[in-house]
Amino acid sequence: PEDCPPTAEAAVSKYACQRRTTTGNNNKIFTDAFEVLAESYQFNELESRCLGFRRAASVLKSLPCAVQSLESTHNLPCLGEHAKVVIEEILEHGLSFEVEKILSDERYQTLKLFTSVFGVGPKTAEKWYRRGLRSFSDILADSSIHLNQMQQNGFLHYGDISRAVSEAEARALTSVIDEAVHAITPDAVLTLTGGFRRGKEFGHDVDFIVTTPEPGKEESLLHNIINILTKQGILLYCEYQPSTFDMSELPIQRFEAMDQFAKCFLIVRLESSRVEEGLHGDEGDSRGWRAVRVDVVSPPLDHYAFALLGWSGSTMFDRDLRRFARVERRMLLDNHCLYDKTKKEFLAATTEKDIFTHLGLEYIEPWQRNA
Ligand code: DCP
Ligand code: MG
Repeated sequence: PEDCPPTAEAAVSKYACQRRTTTGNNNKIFTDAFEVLAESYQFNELESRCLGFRRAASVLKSLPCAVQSLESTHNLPCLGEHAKVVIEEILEHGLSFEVEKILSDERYQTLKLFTSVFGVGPKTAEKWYRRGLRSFSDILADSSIHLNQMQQNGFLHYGDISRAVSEAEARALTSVIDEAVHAITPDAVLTLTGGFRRGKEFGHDVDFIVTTPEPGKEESLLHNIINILTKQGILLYCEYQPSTFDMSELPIQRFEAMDQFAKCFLIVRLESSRVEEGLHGDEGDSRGWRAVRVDVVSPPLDHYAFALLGWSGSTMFDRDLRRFARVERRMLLDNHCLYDKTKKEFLAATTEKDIFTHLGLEYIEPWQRNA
């Protein structure tokens, strides 16, 4: 690939929501290294350094060509001195010694292993590490450790859910959920969201948004879906979170937190016979099924566009949409709504395009949001 001409780089925005980032990452060798550094900082609770490397990775992902010299990164935003040292090391040696050191570090390896379990976050992983636990068998053999339902199921289905979900599997699951939804209400709307909506070939789970034009029915819709999957005998695990959404709350109380719509975190049994190209990996195929992590969120129809934009990601794209809204437009954006602080009013939207228009941003297609 050609080296990036400096003139093109001058146009790169510091906001991910003003960049078009497809799944074709030309700078994987650098962004993989940055992501290791970011994760390591996260494990050490150095959040701003973590974010710095995530931003740096996001900028390189948007470039139309591979970085081949340090000079060509000159006009790029979000690349600090440290990131440049790493780039230089990789350009010269093909790898970063700092990153290699992290990858072979016992603490990093252990926290990475523990957080790969569904229901185990960095805090729990750290607690277990400090107790001297280093492997899954250490955890399962320690009688003083209480695993919650989610973690128990995380261990139970670990082999399956730690394996990537393919696009064919995501399509098969879409038809499974779609059949359930339409058995309940023919006018319900189901959308595949998350990484698969952005055109990713593989994901760690499958994300859906479902809603219905009948006001107030979206929550019972989710209950009904859960009941149908249970009757079919394919619901292996379900954590249901009821809606806590209240439009009368001041907008400021809602921003930053996770959204308040009714949602469920599931583990679903996917039959091989439903997947056109077979199951991803051979293990599942010989058994005839595999377990898949599925998330379903159910917002009321008038908040659907905001929820869709939030759940489509990427995380960095969303983060920068909110930051852009706040800093450049004096507006507050989250998964529920958009609030104009100057006009002191909520701005309605029925499509994602409406939201971009309110923000005065060019529309970015879902497959260009892999920031
Ligand atoms: N999201 C959210 N609120 C949550 C969980 C997720 O707004 N409680 C958003 C952030 C993500 C998107 O939804 O951009 C989907 O979350 P995932 O963790 O599934 O991320 P992806 O689908 O982008 O990646 P993967 O391929 O790993 O599933
Ligand atoms: Mg996902």
